[in-house]
Amino acid sequence: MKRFTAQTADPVQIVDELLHGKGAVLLSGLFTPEQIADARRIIHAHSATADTVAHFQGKAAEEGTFHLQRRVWNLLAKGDVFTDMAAHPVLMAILRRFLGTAFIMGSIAANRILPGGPGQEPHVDYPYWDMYDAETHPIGLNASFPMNAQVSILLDPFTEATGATAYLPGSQKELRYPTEADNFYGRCERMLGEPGDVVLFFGAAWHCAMPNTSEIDRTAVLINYLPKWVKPLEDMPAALPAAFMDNASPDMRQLLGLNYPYPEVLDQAEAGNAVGRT
Ligand SMILES: O=C(O)CCC(=O)C(=O)O
Repeated sequence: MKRFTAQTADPVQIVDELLHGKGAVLLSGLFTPEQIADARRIIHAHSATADTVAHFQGKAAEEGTFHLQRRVWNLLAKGDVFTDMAAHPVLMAILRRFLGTAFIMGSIAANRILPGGPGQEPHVDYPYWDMYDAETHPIGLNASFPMNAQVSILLDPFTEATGATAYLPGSQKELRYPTEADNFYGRCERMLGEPGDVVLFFGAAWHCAMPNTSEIDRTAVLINYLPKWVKPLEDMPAALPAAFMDNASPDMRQLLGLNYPYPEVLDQAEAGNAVGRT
């Protein structure tokens, strides 16, 4: 993966790499060690027991190890640090170029893989997790333009042993689920990094969490960003307290989809309080 810092993160170069290069880049220096420690502490407190197991995990369910992968949803409600992460200005500048200036956030959750956790099946996120059901999507759908961006903020060392995310460079150019014949595991590269590093990738690239064979946890904050017109995975406005909305910055209001009005009742005869449009 090409590496950038907060100072060298050029949106033009990075977007070109996401679309036409490997499909993933690594950014360092965006967050302080204190922010990373804070995020990790909150996520661990919210996933101390196995009732936060991830929903989407074929392999883990088969092996009976589902309790070793834990998901913590709706992170904006769980600590201010996650607001700072989601709306980091360096990420906002890159994502405005990639997904359009009015892009939104689809989800912000943690994925925690405990020692012994089996990882996931290779998959694509386009716009998120259900592309395996190809016939439910429009015929001819392709990845010629981005319909998502994935950000992983690493809270632990991402090594081969801890289960650093695997991905196949270049696979974002062909939108489909990998099959056995693609030999994903034989050809993949790993998203290796240190706590605080950020991996930004185009979710059309085949990828998955890998087994954690180490003795330490492997946790990342996973943020899904979308063009403004894609329905988000998490209903964040419904899950956040009113005070959060009242105090949200303009960037956070955009991320929560509050600037984009549709669907709307446009027939004033049907809705007394509808805003008239011409
Ligand atoms: O945590 C990881 O390494 C990747 C997670 C992922 O791809 C997903 O949950 O869709």
